[in-house]
Amino acid sequence: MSKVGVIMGSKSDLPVMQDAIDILKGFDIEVEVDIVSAHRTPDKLFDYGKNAHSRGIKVIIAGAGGAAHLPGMVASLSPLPVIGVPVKSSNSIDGWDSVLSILQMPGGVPVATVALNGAKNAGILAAQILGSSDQCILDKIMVYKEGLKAKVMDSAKDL
Ligand code: RP5
Repeated sequence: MSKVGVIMGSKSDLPVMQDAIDILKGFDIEVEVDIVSAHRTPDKLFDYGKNAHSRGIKVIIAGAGGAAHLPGMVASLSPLPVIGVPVKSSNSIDGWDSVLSILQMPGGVPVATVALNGAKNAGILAAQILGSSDQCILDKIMVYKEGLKAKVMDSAKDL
């Protein structure tokens, strides 16, 4: 079974990153969650980036705040697609530091960056990546999208 790896720089990122975990579990996708700090556990980061693909992980979602090196560093070490979640953490200057350090990767090492605190979209994007080669996941994404549409149509009825 395909797995998504969700990592974050600190446990303090979990309230944001939980949205990715929840939406993936809603699609019945297996999630492996860990805390890996680029600054405080560089050896663990190295080990994670080098070995995630051999554990069956197909996509990595990495969230961090402030000077957020985790997504870019894991992307430099892993052959897997990496989705970056900028987190508006307590040490962040309004979130911009985290957004820019995750978004502005140099050519050659992509990190697909979602919105500030946009972990839910990171989870959906990871599911869509898996769904491009897994019909069962693709079907669930189509149902999810129908649900989004139905919600808007229903809300328009109440006007
Ligand atoms: C980053 O620093 C983490 O990703 C977190 O967003 C931020 C603050 O970490 P803590 O001081 O709460 O552990 O590395």
